[in-house]
Amino acid sequence: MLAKSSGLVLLTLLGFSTAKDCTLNDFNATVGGRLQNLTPFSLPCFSSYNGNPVARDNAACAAIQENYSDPWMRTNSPNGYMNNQDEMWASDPNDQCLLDSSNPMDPLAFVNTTCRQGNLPSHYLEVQSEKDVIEAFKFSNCSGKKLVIKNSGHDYLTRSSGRDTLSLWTRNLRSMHYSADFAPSGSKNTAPRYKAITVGAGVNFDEAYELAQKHNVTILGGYSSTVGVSGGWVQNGGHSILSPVYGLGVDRVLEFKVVTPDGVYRTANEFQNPDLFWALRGGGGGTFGVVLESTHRVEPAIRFVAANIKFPGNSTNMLPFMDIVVNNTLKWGQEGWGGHITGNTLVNVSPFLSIKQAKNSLASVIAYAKANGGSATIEEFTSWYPFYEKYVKTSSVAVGVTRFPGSRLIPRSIFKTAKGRKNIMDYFATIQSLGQTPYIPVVGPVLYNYTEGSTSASPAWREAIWELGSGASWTWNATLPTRKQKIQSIQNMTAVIEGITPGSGAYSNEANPFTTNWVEAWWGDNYEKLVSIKNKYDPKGLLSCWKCVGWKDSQVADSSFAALV
Ligand SMILES: Cc1cc2nc3c(=O)[nH]c(=O)nc-3n(C[C@H](O)[C@H](O)[C@H](O)COP(=O)(O)OP(=O)(O)OC[C@H]3O[C@@H](n4cnc5c(N)ncnc54)[C@H](O)[C@@H]3O)c2cc1C
Ligand SMILES: *[C@@H]1O[C@H](CO)[C@@H](O)[C@H](O)[C@H]1NC(C)=O
Ligand SMILES: *[C@@H]1O[C@H](CO)[C@@H](O)[C@H](O)[C@H]1NC(C)=O
Ligand SMILES: *[C@@H]1O[C@H](CO)[C@@H](O)[C@H](O)[C@H]1NC(C)=O
Ligand SMILES: *[C@@H]1O[C@H](CO)[C@@H](O)[C@H](O)[C@H]1NC(C)=O
Ligand SMILES: *[C@@H]1O[C@H](CO)[C@@H](O)[C@H](O)[C@H]1NC(C)=O
Ligand SMILES: *[C@@H]1O[C@H](CO)[C@@H](O)[C@H](O)[C@H]1NC(C)=O
Ligand SMILES: *[C@@H]1O[C@H](CO)[C@@H](O)[C@H](O)[C@H]1NC(C)=O
Ligand SMILES: *[C@@H]1O[C@H](CO)[C@@H](O)[C@H](O)[C@H]1NC(C)=O
Ligand SMILES: *[C@@H]1O[C@H](CO)[C@@H](O)[C@H](O)[C@H]1NC(C)=O
Ligand SMILES: CC(=O)N[C@H]1CO[C@H](CO)[C@@H](O)[C@@H]1O
Repeated sequence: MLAKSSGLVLLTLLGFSTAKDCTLNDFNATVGGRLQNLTPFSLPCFSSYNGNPVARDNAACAAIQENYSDPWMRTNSPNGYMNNQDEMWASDPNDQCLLDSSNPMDPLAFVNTTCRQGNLPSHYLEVQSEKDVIEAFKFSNCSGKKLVIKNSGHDYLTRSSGRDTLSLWTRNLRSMHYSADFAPSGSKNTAPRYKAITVGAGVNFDEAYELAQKHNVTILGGYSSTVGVSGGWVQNGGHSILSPVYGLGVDRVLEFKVVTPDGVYRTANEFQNPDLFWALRGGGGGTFGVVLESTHRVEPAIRFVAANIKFPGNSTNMLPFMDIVVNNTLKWGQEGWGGHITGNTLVNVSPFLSIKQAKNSLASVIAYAKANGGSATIEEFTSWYPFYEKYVKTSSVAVGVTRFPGSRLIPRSIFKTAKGRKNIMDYFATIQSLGQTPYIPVVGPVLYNYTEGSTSASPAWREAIWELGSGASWTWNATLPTRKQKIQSIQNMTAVIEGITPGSGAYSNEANPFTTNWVEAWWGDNYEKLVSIKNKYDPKGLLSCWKCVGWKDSQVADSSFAALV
């Protein structure tokens, strides 16, 4: 009783009303009994949950073990996240519910071990319409229960989970529509119309690419089947290997339908709520509202060349390959190339070159790969979908692991001076000495005709040609000291890459989550305006996530990472 009434006093002090309809049971009734407890993804494999005995579910466990590293089962589950850091309480190796990702059958993980909730939400609601979201904001407003939004569960920064939160699960909002003459609502009759695809908030790229193919058009999207179109991808920037020519996700989105935390269902586009539209174009997911639908400008079917170059890499032949890459980067940028490069692979596409021109353009790397026992394929595609099937689907990375990216946006200017090129080569040498290989998304929108000020993503994107960095990962059973050491190492590597790219920024979706100057790196001069828009639509901070607009560094203390940084 005492605890309960002091809770009420606290809530009142915090400005929350203590009206009726503020319990989880009341909320559950409001949404027709659809509120669910959220239990960990791997719980069926355990015989103990939060220290209490539970019945192991052998059949359900077998399915989880079989699909442990596959994104599809996770993305379709309210409790499924790609990266273990979203699930675990990272500061306490005992507060998690994980299998051994190197061998999900390993009994060491689940026998004699209790499954704990970690950083997972306590409850979830499958969002079916805007009404659910409006009710959830009302409930959050009066109860103080924090909300998170979980779409595909790909976030590397724990922004779609959170201890004790109520998760709004959007994956089943699967509407899709193609329009040959889309006009943003509120625009004049004479305003331009666009070929566009409108998707519900749960639609992922696999589904959107298939719809686009059906209508013989191209939607830009990620190098992943299961990343969502409308959530963290587009709201944080959204890159594609076609971005060098056609821009980022934020450049192509035409309209959002969104419930803001003040409980209003709004249309945000150039003509209606333009401040909110601007904020949603790069200011971050989980911050300004719950998007229910987004509309994206599409291109006709695009003809392009694709180059697939690779060789068996070893300690002596990768740096010379990178030297050729570095020396050609500006030229390749002008030729429309985008893709991914590692120490011994290059898979790039360009819509501007013929096969013959592509072979000339890449002659030096093709020759190098062949001389090192490798191969080169240059082929033409007449649309995105067959490329997607051949290259993207087959390169799906294993998930169900703890992995932190640590990328930085690398501006074109670096490649213009011998000093800049040497700095990048030295960075590669350092990475190699750590036993890592470089990973370079070539996705900077170098040829895109950007309208100054139209998006709120880091201005550094507009100078960027590459994303580059060095990440970190730890095993399912890593000890606290190991975790600390990994984070220290990613911090060190971030300092190095920041040192050679002063004034640039980072793509928060794939940046070091522990970036110290995150405000500057992720939003630069756009930050203050983003904060004022945040305060306008979410004055009580009902939506809050790790290093999202409005977040305070002091909140580290309440986070899963508290003991690690
Ligand atoms: C395997 C893998 C491949 C990737 N490939 C690419 C790539 O090619 N290009 C690229 O740019 N990025 C890529 N990413 C990064 C990806 O864009 C981010 O992880 C992004 O946050 C995923 O957004 P989501 O909505 O799918 O995921 P979630 O984890 O479900 O959500 C991420 C964030 O978006 C918010 N959010 C989700 N839905 C909504 C909504 N409806 N309204 C408001 N906020 C919402 C959440 O609150 C959270 O903050 C990749 C990530 C992984 C793990
Ligand atoms: C919500 O109500 C339904 C129907 O009464 C019930 O089955 C369900 O367990 C409730 N959810 C929670 C989290 O209590
Ligand atoms: C679990 O505990 C029992 C009893 O202490 C022991 O016999 C068994 O070997 C343990 N199993 C594992 C996988 O640790
Ligand atoms: C939140 O609660 C306040 C009272 O504390 C009320 O004035 C406001 O309208 C509520 N907002 C929503 C979205 O329910
Ligand atoms: C698809 O679009 C391309 C480019 O606009 C066009 O050349 C082609 O004929 C179209 N194909 C079909 C089947 O409509
Ligand atoms: C790349 O350019 C540097 C000068 O900046 C030169 O020293 C080096 O030999 C070049 N590398 C290749 C492979 O052409
Ligand atoms: C790396 O591979 C190249 C080409 O196959 C070979 O010449 C070289 O000796 C190898 N280096 C090492 C250290 O294995
Ligand atoms: C950008 O604009 C210029 C000048 O209008 C034009 O020549 C060029 O083709 C445009 N680039 C792209 C990628 O659309
Ligand atoms: C972690 O698990 C691996 C098996 O994946 C095991 O070999 C190792 O001993 C475990 N380490 C610790 C610290 O328990
Ligand atoms: C990080 O850098 C500091 C200072 O240079 C160094 O003392 C430390 O060993 C480094 N830690 C790791 C894990 O690389
Ligand atoms: C639920 C789920 O996604 N199950 C899949 C697990 O993996 C097997 C084999 O790949 C699939 O057949 C199941 O559909």
